[in-house]
Amino acid sequence: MNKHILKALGCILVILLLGACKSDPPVVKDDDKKVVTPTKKKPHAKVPRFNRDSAYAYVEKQVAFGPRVPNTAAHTACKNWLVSKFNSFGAEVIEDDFDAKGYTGTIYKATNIIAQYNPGHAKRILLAAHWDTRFIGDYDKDTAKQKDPIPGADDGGSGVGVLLEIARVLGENNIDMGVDIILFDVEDQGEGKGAEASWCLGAQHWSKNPHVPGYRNEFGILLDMVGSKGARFTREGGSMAVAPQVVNKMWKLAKNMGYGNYFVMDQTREIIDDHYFVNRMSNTKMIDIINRPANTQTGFGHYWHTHDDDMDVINKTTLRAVGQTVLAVLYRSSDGSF
Ligand code: AHN
Ligand code: ZN
Repeated sequence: MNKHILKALGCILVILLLGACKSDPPVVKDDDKKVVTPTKKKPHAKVPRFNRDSAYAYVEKQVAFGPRVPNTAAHTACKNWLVSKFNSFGAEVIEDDFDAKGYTGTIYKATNIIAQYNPGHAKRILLAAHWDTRFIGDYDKDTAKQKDPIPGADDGGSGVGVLLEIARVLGENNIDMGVDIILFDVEDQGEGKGAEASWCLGAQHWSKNPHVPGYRNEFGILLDMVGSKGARFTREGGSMAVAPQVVNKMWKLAKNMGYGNYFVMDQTREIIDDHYFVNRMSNTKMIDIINRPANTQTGFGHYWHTHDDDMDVINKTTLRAVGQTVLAVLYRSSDGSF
């Protein structure tokens, strides 16, 4: 073959290759096409991102006020800050002031803080935590410190921190549903091994006096001690008694999101917490996300009701596992896919 013919063949090859690049995509035959059925379902809502640094900062801020024991200056200062945060996140806020009598005879000047999103919407979910902290560290190893109030970073602070971050997200990402966030007061001033009714006075007050007459919702979720490293959220007996489907769906969702190490399927006995009274005294069915470690004396964290319940206990990854799961429950409920 002479070099002219070779050159010509080379040119043809280049042209063919270039042509192949520009050619139309293969025609799809009719019988290859997928059958697409038109769907009238509500489109899936995007689940916004929960910022764990933000939640952590909200816990830190509360702890910085000092113990949030009712009838103290720190309690009042923290209340004003909480209300201002909810307002800045676009919620409709109610401060429900009431007097509550503690088991010691003390009259507490107490306030439940209620932050409402889309107050006119008939379909609602309620989220709750307690914002007060315990007036004594009665489980502290150091007997000299058992009469002093505790920092309450996890017990009180963590649930509120997660709910504040959820409020911030709700303010920035419209949701087609109503959401109510209640911060109960005077949860933690009860008598150790004493009368059940000495606990959760704010939840008892709200159950008897809901912020809206005839108030209704789909269900409620209580967050209590949701911030410690390696927390174990079991399926708690009281929650399983009133709303087993909600618990099972939520725990399954958490597992699918990668949080199965936190949301475990083990079942534990019912505990006295805000949901206990809400479930008995109101028509809300409330579940409890609460840390139940497997191997402690009390059944709660080793730091529980001691002076060790400080920022060292708080873990950002745990805060996010809870906050991101609750956000998924909310936005999926709004489009009917929870
Ligand atoms: C019991 O003492 C069994 N429950 C109290 C509920 C509680 C206290 N949650 C946080 N602090
Ligand atoms: Zn407590």
